Amino acid sequence: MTATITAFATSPDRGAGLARDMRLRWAFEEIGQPYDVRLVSFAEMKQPAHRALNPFGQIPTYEEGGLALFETGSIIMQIARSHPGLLPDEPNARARAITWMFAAVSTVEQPIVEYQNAKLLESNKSWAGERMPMVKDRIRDRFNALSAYLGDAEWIDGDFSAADIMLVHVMLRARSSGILEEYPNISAYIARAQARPAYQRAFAAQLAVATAAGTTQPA
Ligand code: GTB
Repeated sequence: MTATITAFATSPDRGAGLARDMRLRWAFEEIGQPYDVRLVSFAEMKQPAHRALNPFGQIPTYEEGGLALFETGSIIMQIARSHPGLLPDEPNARARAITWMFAAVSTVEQPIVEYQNAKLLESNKSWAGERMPMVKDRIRDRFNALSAYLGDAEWIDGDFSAADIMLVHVMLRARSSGILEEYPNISAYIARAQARPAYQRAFAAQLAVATAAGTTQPA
């Protein structure tokens, strides 16, 4: 049965690939599975029908057969459990990849979301200028560790896996901070991931939504 995900009808990033449905689209493309997309407006996301799928009124959600899920990490785990190709078969390698999926959302993403909130929601506060360097340094703290761990490796732990999908997409949202450029090996890792045909197809599909909605992608 084809899964259905939800995505922004009009994404705030205008198709730049930053909304989190990108993670699911990319995972489906990696394993060659078709998926349906139901676009929702901001108002619809807060209605009971959508909150029945995601109590927090957010996208993306995932429906397949009788199962409805939210949280990108959990959804990708479900996709990976149902189809080969996203997680290693060897138990220890699989456990490590899952660990990196958790690290992506709980350890790496947190300071990046904090940065975006500071930039988008708090820039008019009197203390914004004073706070921003601390917020950015918290991202650097994570990137220092990631950069050291990654070294010259192609992917975060062995072969490409769902861990790379999660990590790369999380880190992409730090691009506007300029911090990524401080880490050549992380930048190269992200570029490698973005060069994957599956990423390109997922990106094109998300951009097509913005194009159809009449919004344009920022430069
Ligand atoms: N932990 C959840 C998960 O991983 O699934 C987080 C889900 C989430 O934050 N969803 C966001 C959402 O629904 C969309 S992706 N927000 C609306 C709301 O909370 O009311 C976040 C996002 C928003 C905007 C941009 N952008 O403009 O670049 C990028 C990403």
